[in-house]
Amino acid sequence: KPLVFSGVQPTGNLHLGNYLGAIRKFVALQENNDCIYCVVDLHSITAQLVHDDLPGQIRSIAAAFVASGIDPEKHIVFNQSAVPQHAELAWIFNCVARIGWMNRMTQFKDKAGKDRENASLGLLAYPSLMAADILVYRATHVPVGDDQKQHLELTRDIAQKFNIDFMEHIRARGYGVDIVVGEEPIHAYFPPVEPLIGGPAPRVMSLRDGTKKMSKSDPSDLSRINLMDDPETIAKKIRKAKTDPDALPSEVEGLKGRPEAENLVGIYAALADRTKDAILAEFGGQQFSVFKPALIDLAVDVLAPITGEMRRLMDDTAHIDAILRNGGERARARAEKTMREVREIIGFLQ
Ligand code: AQP
Repeated sequence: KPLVFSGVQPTGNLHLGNYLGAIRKFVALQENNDCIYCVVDLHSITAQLVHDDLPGQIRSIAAAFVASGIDPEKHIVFNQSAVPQHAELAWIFNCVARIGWMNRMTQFKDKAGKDRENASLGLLAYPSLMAADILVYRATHVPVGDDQKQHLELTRDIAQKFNIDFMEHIRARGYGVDIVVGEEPIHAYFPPVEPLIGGPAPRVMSLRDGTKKMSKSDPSDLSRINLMDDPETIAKKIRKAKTDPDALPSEVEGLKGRPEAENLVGIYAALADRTKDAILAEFGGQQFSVFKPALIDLAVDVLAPITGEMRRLMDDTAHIDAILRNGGERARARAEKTMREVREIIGFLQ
């Protein structure tokens, strides 16, 4: 079975972008894949070092995974810091990756802002740790939102450089397989990673500005729908969502240049598991005064059961902690197998 890996940071409230871009895909992938889903707590200290309630944040992401339908017995749910092999491989990847590669990352530029010299070294090295998260399991498929595409390309570059630089060692130790990457045949230890990004809302945008992504760190709570919002709050946020004065078009082409309309139609389509074309065939020619109430009903129908289950799970911290502990043990065993081989390939004595 293909191996799927993905992670979510325990930084603030999960929102609809995290759900549609990531968690919902995690759920769907369980049937035909072997899945590892991680609360990436080591990543959460890159932009902000000190958190008021990191244990609570970690538990809330794990609760969201389980409440959304992830089965932690058939698959693995754990927190990153419980498996130190992630950080060990990230160090090795820091020595594989080039500083120029990291400097080009748009997420680093966005999050570091103007005062780049004062950003943490961890924020710059973030994509190295992300590559290690995936490759320490030699996972091949990674469901993420569109904002993570560049990081996954970098993951492929890191794997490729490791494979090429250590090719003779990999062969000599009897590891790896012959593959073709692009045009080039190589003997690879780490597989090329495939991002799983598609769907009608690969990047959910802010409800206040259709050109900015919906984000946990946006100061306006009206810009996002949080998974913990109650139905009245969801309704208020959708009613207040920015739109334009025109009716909805009957074809996707007509959404060009209308980012807010495109975003709301994409959200509807993703929540309904239909295409944008199908949604516009139904609502084309209608005003937002008709579309928004339908979107409110749908969003509440999909999210309310998850919110309820999340609240229930978060009251039972012993249960969540047991899930994470058990997942951590299983993840550690797999990650250590890779690290033994990687240490041997590099030439570290162990
Ligand atoms: N707006 C979005 N649309 C689609 N997917 C999204 N994701 C995040 N925002 C959107 C996806 O959610 C997963 C987990 O994200 P994360 O918690 O690791 O980090 P993030 O991207 O930093 O989340 P935020 O909300 O955007 O936080 P801030 O404000 O701190 O930057 C990932 O798969 C991501 O693609």
